[in-house]
Amino acid sequence: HSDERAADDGIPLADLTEVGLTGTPIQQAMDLTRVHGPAYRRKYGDHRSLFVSSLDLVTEVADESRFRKGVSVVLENVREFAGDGLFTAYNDEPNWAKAHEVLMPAFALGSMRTYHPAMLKVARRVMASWDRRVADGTPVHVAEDMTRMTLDTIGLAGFGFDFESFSRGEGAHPFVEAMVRCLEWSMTKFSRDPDADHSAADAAFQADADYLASVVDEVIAARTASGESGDDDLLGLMLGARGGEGGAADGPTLDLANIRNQVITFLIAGHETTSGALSFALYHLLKDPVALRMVQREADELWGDQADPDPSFEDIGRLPFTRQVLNEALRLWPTAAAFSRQAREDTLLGGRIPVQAGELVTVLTPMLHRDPAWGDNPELFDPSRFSPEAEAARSPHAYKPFGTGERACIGRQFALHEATMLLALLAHRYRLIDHAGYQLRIKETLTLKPEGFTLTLAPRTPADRAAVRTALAVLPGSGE
Ligand code: FDE
Repeated sequence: HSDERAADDGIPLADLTEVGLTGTPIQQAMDLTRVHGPAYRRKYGDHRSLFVSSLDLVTEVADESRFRKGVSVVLENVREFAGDGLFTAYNDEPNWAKAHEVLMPAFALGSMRTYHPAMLKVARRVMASWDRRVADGTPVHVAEDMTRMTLDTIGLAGFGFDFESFSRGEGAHPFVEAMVRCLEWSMTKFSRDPDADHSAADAAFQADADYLASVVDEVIAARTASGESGDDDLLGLMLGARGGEGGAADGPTLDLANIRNQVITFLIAGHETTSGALSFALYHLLKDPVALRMVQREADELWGDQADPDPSFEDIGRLPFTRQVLNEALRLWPTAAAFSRQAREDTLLGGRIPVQAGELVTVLTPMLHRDPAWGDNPELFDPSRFSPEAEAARSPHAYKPFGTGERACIGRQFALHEATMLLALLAHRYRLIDHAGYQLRIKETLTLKPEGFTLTLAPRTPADRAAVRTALAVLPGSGE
């Protein structure tokens, strides 16, 4: 009997059946790790799962010969609206391998050159909007604006579709609102009261899921009507690989239902996580003036006192410290904060934890990122952890914000190019002012975001840029 096994094998068991799950399950799991250590089983009613977060155990579950991606209960629920899209597909579903082959080239580093202009166009929308905040002295709502920007970016760069999120006043695009409700439904479905009536919530979910599909159909119809192939964006590649009627392809073919699932998947995966990463990076820069100055100096070196810089594709590779800031923000708050691994055979983890064939193991990334391998002060924001020397000295398994193995994030370069450019442009243009003494609170909607995070802005001036140069010249190791 599995209960006894958990007790017998000496692995800590956290039974949450009575206390329940909170609305912030990742933070709850982090607290449980602090109590029980880096391997424990969590029990909630009939549902149980093994959580791991130490470097040695994660190194084992990252071994593709012993484990592969697992589709967790939560991802099973996401399948209700993202179907067999890349993120939620089972490993042996043929559509995964087909879509992976069709879409891989679109995510190679070189392809970012194709998306750069769309990314820059949307970055300029952020700045136009923030300039208005400067003029009227009102605070910016950081996570909300980052979400507008990442949605517009994936829409334009991936599908040639403009969500125009910055010209809709206060609210988010209804697509975002419906998507967030779908994600919340997926996150909480397995922990809801089995005796209560959930038919209203389920009907509301279905309406939202239908709405998401209708937006995507609009995106696809807009492309088909335009008569343009858009060869090298995501939609162009997928439509070019369409099987059956109207499709001509030598390689793998995708059917329209799968293309729809992929578009929903990319709209979701491509913007929630990236917008959270940017929001956490801005939060840490706001609280760490030295790191902010170093980002500013890096941008100043590229763009000087230009009022409206025009970053080239190559410029983004010349912002290594800005990239380190993003990496470090994703260390402390990996916005896709957990992923599941499935045992291929019966096995013993760490030589002591029995895991059966087919069983899922959840990697709790934020706690892996606080493993002793990160030194004595893992809570400290310190971008120098990602200097090339420090990275070379560390196990690659200590850092997994993009998951692991064959099913790791396909959008990594996309997200980093987009986010590095925006962060550098914002740091070049504005001083960030902590007008409300913001205290970090984290909202969970499957992904993590700072909640209620606002700041005010002042324009940077040539005098300010000169002051940054002078201030950094006296810092040890500042490279001056
Ligand atoms: C994926 C992913 C992952 C893994 C998951 C699992 O394992 O389950 C992770 C962890 C991630 N992803 C993360 C992230 C972060 C960030 C910032 C991002 N991400 C971003 C992005 C963008 C885009 C476009 C994307 N992303 C996408 C994606 C996809 C499609 C996927 C699936 C893949 C396969 O094939 O499976 C992912 N992503 Fe990410």
